Amino acid sequence: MDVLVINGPNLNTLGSREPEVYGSTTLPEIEAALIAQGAAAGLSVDTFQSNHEGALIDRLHEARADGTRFVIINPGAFTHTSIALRDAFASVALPFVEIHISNIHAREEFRHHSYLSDLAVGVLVGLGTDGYRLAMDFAILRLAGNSGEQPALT
Ligand code: CA2
Repeated sequence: MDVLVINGPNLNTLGSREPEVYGSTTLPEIEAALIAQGAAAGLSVDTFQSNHEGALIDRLHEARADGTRFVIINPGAFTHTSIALRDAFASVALPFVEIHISNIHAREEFRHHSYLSDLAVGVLVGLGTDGYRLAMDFAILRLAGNSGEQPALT
């Protein structure tokens, strides 16, 4: 797999509740669009969702061995709680983008901190489910040999 897309707890219910916060697109729709987007760029994409912290960590460990080159993750609420998930990212040393559908900085204080962000290549927050597509755009640029970095503005 070139790109692994991971979604954490409760994101399997996307599209069914709180559409004002999370939109009305379902996770299977998002995953299908990302697989098609990757395929159009010649990349293979795998998707994984779990409500269980250990399962997310196990999948990440597998990624180290299965040829995964880039990870896109919405860790859900584990963003704000999971030192174990942070340690897993540190140990597999795969580049990743962290994405949040909502703007976690405009919400409750406890959502402002992420245990992952400082390890991430970058973070996309508050762009709705479009954030997934934008993260995949970046992964495609990155895997095509372009770092995705823009030239400095002068
Ligand atoms: O904004 C995001 O993407 C979040 O990662 C979503 C998590 C939340 O705990 C983070 O702070 C921010 C929650 C996912 C809950 O998913 C739902 C899906 C449908 C309806 C309600 C919740």
